Amino acid sequence: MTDQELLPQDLSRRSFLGKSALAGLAGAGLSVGLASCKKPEGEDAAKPATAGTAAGAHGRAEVAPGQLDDYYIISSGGHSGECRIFGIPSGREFKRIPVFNIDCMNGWGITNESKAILGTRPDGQLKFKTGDTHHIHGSYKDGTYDGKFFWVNDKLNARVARIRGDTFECDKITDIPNIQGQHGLFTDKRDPVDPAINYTTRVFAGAEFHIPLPNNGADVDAPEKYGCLFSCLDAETMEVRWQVHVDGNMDLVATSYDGKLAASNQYNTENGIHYEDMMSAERDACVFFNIARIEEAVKAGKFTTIGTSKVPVVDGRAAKNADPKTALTCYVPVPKNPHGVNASPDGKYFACSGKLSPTASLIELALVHKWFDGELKTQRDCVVAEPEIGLGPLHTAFDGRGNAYTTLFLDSQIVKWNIDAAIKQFKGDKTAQPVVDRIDVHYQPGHGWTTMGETKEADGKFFNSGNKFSKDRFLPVGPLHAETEQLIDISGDKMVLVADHPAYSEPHDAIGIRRDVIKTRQVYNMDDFPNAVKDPKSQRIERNGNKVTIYLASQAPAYSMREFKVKQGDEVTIFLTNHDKVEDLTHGFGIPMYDINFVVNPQETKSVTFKADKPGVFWCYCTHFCHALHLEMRSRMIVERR
Ligand code: CUK
Ligand code: CUA
Ligand code: CA
Repeated sequence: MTDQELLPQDLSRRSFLGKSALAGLAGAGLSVGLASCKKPEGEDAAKPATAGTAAGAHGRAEVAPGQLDDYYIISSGGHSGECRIFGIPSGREFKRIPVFNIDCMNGWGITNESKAILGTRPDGQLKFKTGDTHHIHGSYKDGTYDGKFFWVNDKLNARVARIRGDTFECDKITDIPNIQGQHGLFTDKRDPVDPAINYTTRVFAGAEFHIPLPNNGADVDAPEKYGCLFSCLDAETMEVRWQVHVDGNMDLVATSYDGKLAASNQYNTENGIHYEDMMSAERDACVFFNIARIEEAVKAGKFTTIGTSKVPVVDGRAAKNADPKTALTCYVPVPKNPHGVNASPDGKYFACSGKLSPTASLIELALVHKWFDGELKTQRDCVVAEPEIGLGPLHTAFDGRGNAYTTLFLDSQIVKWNIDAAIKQFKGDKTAQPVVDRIDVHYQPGHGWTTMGETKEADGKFFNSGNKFSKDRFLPVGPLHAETEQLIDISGDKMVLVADHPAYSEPHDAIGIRRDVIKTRQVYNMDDFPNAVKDPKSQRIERNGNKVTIYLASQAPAYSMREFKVKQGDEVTIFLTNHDKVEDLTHGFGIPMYDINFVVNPQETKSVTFKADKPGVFWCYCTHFCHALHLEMRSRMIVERR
């Protein structure tokens, strides 16, 4: 049976969605960029030969039982608010990392420690219970991952979180002032001034939505007073160091390997409020930030602050930065409503894709530096190639062999194009053919990434297409389907589809890291927890008025107290230290009817605080299977009537 016969409609579902998406845009009368798009040259010749190839037919995606994957995939989880870890090539999911969400397996958002990271209101409730993670990037050393930390954005509530690479747990979250829609995020790769600092010390965050500055109810009907800020966080302290006021918005962020520039694509240079306004200009921009100059300006006191925030804000708007020699920002014009921006592993280029133009723009880093030095006529002269690659280009990844791979959302394809050929074509060489291969993906890809592709160690082994619709690729599970992560072998001339992996909504971006880079710890260090119950004999109950603190230990298959008594109305805090030393010997602690549930890993201490408002007997039990007597692992909480 062919793909066609499996489909219920006459139309293949792929072309159905592609056409309706196009029609939607055309119907709004806004199809200029798309309708004027010609079929890219050589498309027929490069028809994918491998679409629909059965997973594992080449044996490349198979990881036999007992064997380990070659790569860690650290992925965002979209509006689930979490992050995830997968293995490649198997596609197996190893871990979900709660970050901006609440997780009742782990106790994230339930324990005092996680609440302190998430942030609480004066009444002790969580400030936010939701989040939207899109972009996760790691710490760098010498141009490649060092495996120490990962940072992820929260588009919903304007935050940046850090995840430790040794435990894969979130250890800090920072609220970013003066912005909304914290979308793009990238780490720096070296210091712009001190070359000895060849590792990550800054994290950059772009803001997508423009808002009144300050956003306090004034100026809501004065769009000209709205603004967007680019933020820099200290990678170590996670404090916001400075912000830059820009024209337009910011979407994705990328950084240069020389540490000197950060870039962000802008689809709304029009500062439009409605989407038709956001699509009105023929060109938007990729904005470059001159990090050293911005930090000099901050040092020299050339900044303002906004509202109650104390973060220094410098002015990066074009009108104030007309002189290249002092400019903090450089706005490189690119075709309308670009989406992704990605740095090539050789450190030379940034690719910024068209979305509403069938092109990808290639910007040369050296030329952006030249513009800042006053040696280039216009910002547009930084563009060295703009190949036509297909409909709806979003994100670009690299193989380290001079090729770029761009996702085509509307065409449901990945297009492989050669950077040198694209540059030659742009210079007028009519024989140059940038597009070298295409492959169908299923369906509507968003991000695509390659193994080690955002480092100098790009190895060109795998490309992963993160598809937004799976439709017929998996068993249907109701109106909402799994998404398809498709693994493509890019080691040869032709791309070969090797596996479909389902993903729960909704990973956006991910990074593929060689497994030797990641060094996780096996157990915690009890000394890292000031309230640890170090000796089970030191377990105790402390009362201070109606505040009761229980210091408890666990060791399979028992808690150190068989029972503990509190009085109705008490505010109870329980510290639980897990004394088991064996890797993975985690215990849980659930209190029925009190909405308490969390785990403690070996040698870890966690705590919860709640009001004992219901009298009676409550069997606190171990929720995490740990021992043959796991079910017997219980302690009685007796809440005495007042
Ligand atoms: S965005 Cu989601 S597919 Cu947030 Cu990186 Cu492009
Ligand atoms: Cu301890 Cu289950
Ligand atoms: Ca626009």
